[in-house]
Amino acid sequence: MPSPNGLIDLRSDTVTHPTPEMREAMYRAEVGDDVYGEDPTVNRLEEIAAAKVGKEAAVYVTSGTMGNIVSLLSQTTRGQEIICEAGAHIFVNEVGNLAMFGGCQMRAIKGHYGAMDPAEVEAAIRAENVHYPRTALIAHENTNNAAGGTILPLDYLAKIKGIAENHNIKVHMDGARLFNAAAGLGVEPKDITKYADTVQCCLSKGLCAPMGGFVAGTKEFAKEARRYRKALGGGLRQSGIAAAAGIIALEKMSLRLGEDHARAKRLATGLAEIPGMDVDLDSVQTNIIRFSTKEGYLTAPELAAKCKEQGILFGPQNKRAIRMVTHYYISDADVDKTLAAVREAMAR
Ligand code: TLP
Repeated sequence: MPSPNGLIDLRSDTVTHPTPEMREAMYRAEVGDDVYGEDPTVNRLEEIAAAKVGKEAAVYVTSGTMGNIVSLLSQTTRGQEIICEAGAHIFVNEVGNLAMFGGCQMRAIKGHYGAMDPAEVEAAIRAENVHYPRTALIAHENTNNAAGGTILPLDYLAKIKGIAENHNIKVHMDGARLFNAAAGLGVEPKDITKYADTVQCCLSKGLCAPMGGFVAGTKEFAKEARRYRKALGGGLRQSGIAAAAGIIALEKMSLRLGEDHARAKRLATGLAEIPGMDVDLDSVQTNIIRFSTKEGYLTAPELAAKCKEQGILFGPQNKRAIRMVTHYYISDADVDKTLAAVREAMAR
C-alpha cells in the first residue's frame, strides 16, 4: 500500500493510518453512549475480540498502555509484586504506572528472545513470609518488542501457566502484537491466549486502526477492567466511531500480517549483508528488526540522519542500536529503497 505521507516510515507500526475501508466504516458507524453500554459498534467489537482470544468478555480500551494498566490493576492490590521480563513494555515504557496507580512493584527477569527461564520464574514467586510482598501475577509480552518482535513458544507458555496455577497466581499477556504472534506461528490467537488469564491487544499497530485496543478475560475481570478504565478517564461515549475501524482491524487486517513478516525478513537479510551491520536473524520472527552498527562505522543517529534525507525514517535506540518495523504501508519497493540507502550511507 502506498505510504499515506510519501515517507518510508519504519519507526513503528503505530504510524499506520486507518485504511480507506476503515474511514468509510467510521463514517457509517452506528453509535451510542458506551459508558451506558449502549454503543452497538463497541459491543460488536467486544464480542468479536472475546471470541478471537477465546475469553468470556472483552472491553474496548483507548490504548495498549491503558489495556495493560486496567488489566494489572484489576488483578492486584497495593503492596503486591508482579513478575515480568526485563525488557517488557509494562516495566520499561509505561511510566511506572503500576507503582503510580496500583502501589505494586515489578520483579524483572532477563529473558532469552523474550522468554524467561521457567525455573527462574518459579524461584521468583514469593513464599508466604512477613517480610515479602505477595506475587500477584506473571506478565508475558507476546510478541516481545524489545527482543525484536520474537514469538513466545506455546510449550513455554504452557509451562509458565502450569507454574502459575500451582502457585495460585494469574498470568497476563501484553499482546500488543498478539496477532503477529498468531500469524507467525500459523495458529489462532486463542491457541496462544489459552495460556493467559487476561490479555491486552492493540488494534492500532500493524492492524492499522487509528486508536484503541481491547482487554479480555472472565466476565468478572471485564467488570473490574471497566471500572478501572472509567477511573482512568477511558470511559468514552460514542466510541463506536473508532471501534468500527477496530472491527476491520480484527476481521481483515489480522489476516495479512504474514506479508509484513516476509518483508521484515527480507529487509533484515539484506541489512545483514551490509558491512558494518550486526543483525541477529534468529530474532527476526515477525515485523520488528532490531540490529546495531559496529564500531568504526556510522552510529545509529548518523545513519538515521542520512536516511532521513531520502525520506526513510527509523528509530535509533541509542548510539548503536536501531529498530525498524514493517507494516501495511511498507512495500517491497520500500524495502529495496531502504536497503539501497543504508548500503550507500554505510559505504561512505
Ligand atoms: N509500543 C510502542 C512504543 O511505546 C515503544 C512501539 O512503537 O512499539 N505493549 C507493547 C509490547 C508495545 O510495544 C506498546 C507500544 C504498548 C504495549 C503500548 O501501546 P500504546 O502505545 O497503544 O499505549
